[in-house]
Amino acid sequence: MIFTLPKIYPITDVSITNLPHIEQVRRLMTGGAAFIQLREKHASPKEFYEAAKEVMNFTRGTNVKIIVNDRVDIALAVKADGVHLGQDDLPPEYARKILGENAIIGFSTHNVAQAAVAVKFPIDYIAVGPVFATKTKSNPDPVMGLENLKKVREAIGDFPLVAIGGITSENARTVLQNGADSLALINSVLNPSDKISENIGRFVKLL
Ligand code: TZP
Ligand code: MG
Repeated sequence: MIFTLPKIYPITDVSITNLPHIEQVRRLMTGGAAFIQLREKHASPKEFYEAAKEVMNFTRGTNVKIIVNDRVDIALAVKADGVHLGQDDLPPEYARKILGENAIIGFSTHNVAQAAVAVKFPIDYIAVGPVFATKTKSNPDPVMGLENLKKVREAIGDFPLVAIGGITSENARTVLQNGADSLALINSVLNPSDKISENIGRFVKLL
């Protein structure tokens, strides 16, 4: 199955918003988001599990899909729609065995070589970045720029591709024109946190 990615892929972040994941998801949904990743780099596994469970209880019966960052165990436990894995997480092959064929599995890459390898994995989309400079991720890989995004697109054919890192409403169209199917967004939609719905709404209108 070729999976169709929504153009906008917001990701939650408690350190930016000071809001629980559930509240970020509510505001993102109000603004029109339909595909949301829960990203949690500080809480304990139990806390992340509880936050993810709360989100799944809220989104059940809606068409909103929830992807859990890093944690295959938590994605399985809360029956999330999928998981997003990095280069150092459980390899996608094993995530697929655990979560089954219907799970959405995404995989992060940071250069053309990693992306070219990733198309052979049992995954539904590749993420690539940081495309631009970002303050959101600690120890980010080197900035790739639009040229390398374009090269990734050339290397992977029509494989679903998410661009991440420093994407704003000003550069969004250009990123799509350079090969991305979808834009992963953190700071530009979560900050300021009292404007999350308006921020995401701006991208929905634009794209
Ligand atoms: N991976 C590469 S860049 C990044 C991640 C998780 C952070 C992107 O955040 P922002 O705020 O959209 O630049
Ligand atoms: Mg990760």
